[in-house]
Amino acid sequence: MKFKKALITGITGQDGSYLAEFLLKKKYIVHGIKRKSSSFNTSRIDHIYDNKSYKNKFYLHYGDLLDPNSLTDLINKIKPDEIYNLAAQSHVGVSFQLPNYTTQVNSLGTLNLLHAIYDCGLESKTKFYQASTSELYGEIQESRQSEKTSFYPKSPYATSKLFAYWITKNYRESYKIFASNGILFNHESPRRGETFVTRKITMGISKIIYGLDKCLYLGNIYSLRDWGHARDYVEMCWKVLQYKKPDDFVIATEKQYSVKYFVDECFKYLRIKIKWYGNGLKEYAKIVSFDYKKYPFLKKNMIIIRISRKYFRPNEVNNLIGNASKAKKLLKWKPKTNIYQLIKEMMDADLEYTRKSQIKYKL
Ligand code: NAP
Ligand code: G4F
Repeated sequence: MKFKKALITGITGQDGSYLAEFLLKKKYIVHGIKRKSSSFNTSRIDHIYDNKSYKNKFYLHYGDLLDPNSLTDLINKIKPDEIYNLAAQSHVGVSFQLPNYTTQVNSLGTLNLLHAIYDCGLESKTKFYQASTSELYGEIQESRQSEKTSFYPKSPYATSKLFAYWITKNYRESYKIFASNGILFNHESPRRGETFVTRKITMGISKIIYGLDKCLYLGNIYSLRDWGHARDYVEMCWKVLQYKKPDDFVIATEKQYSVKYFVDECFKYLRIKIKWYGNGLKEYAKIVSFDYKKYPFLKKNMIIIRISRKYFRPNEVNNLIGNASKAKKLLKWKPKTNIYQLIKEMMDADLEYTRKSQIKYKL
């Protein structure tokens, strides 16, 4: 039996790790590109690497989206059936401080990959998935954003992804490469990077509960997002490439909540009662009541959330909610995880992680 070969860029990231697991379960041979870093960057995929049943099925290679030679060499050697381009400087806030770097990685990096397929003469063999984003909609032009909604990017990140979106379409039309965009709305998990807001909240609360921190500082808590689970969304990346023709698809839960609601629901799940006071930069939340035995490090009236100017962006995307009708109809998309299940999974994982690190810290 001939197994399909997939090449994943960004395999060390949140989505890359879930996609690798998903494709291995589907009997793919999975190759991943990891970049050189001065410290270990494989914690999300070490369990796959160490799994004996994936011997000769899972390979890691050094490479970088900014090094076209590394991409051409790898693609030529592997001749993958499918490439998933998940690598990116993916933090919107950081992109304002690193606009040039973000553009090089996200825009030129995507071009480098597409052109490597062309250079290797694999236009009719290798399918290409581009990790496009709801950030493209930015200043929204329609109340629910679909594949037909006009884009209005509001950050260097979103603008760099706009180039990547279009160059993917250009290579599809010019060279007949099966190249598709998944326009994914926010998706989270216990593997989410710790500087993205949901994980920052679940980690921050966990640290306070175990006495390792006192207060969590956030930015615009009135921002609205459509949050799904990364595990569900990587299945859709795969489905996008299994569709009968290359195309672009919005993947979203079609439900929207504020950052403040996410915070409130985390505390509700933990049965800790909090109350909000003030407004603007002076808004804060205090602990009202909780189980003293369960949470010995907490104190009544302790200020647990504050707002900091530091976490506001020069230009904010206030409001995103997807219209995923096309994916629902053509790809049979149905979100599996709601926000309450997501919060439970993330809170449980971070409480456990923090409990273990607290024990280590005490030793
Ligand atoms: P992530 O956790 O930040 O992972 C990004 C990955 O890209 C990491 O593996 C990172 O490597 C790698 N990378 C960064 N620069 C690179 C370079 N120059 N060359 C090679 N690899 C590089 O992101 P994610 O949440 O999994 O998202 C995956 C993709 O989907 C990204 O393109 C993101 O922009 C897009 N997206 C994400 C969401 C979301 O809500 N998560 C929504 C829409 C679109 P290191 O581990 O070494 O840093
Ligand atoms: O979690 P975030 O940093 O995600 P953001 O900016 O929506 O971007 C993520 O989703 C995109 C899809 O739409 C991806 F393309 C992108 O790669 C990334 O994965 O922020 C969410 C919201 C923002 O409005 C932000 O201003 O939360 C607000 N926020 C409030 N306080 C904060 C904070 N964000 C962060 N990171 N940290 C805060 O303290």
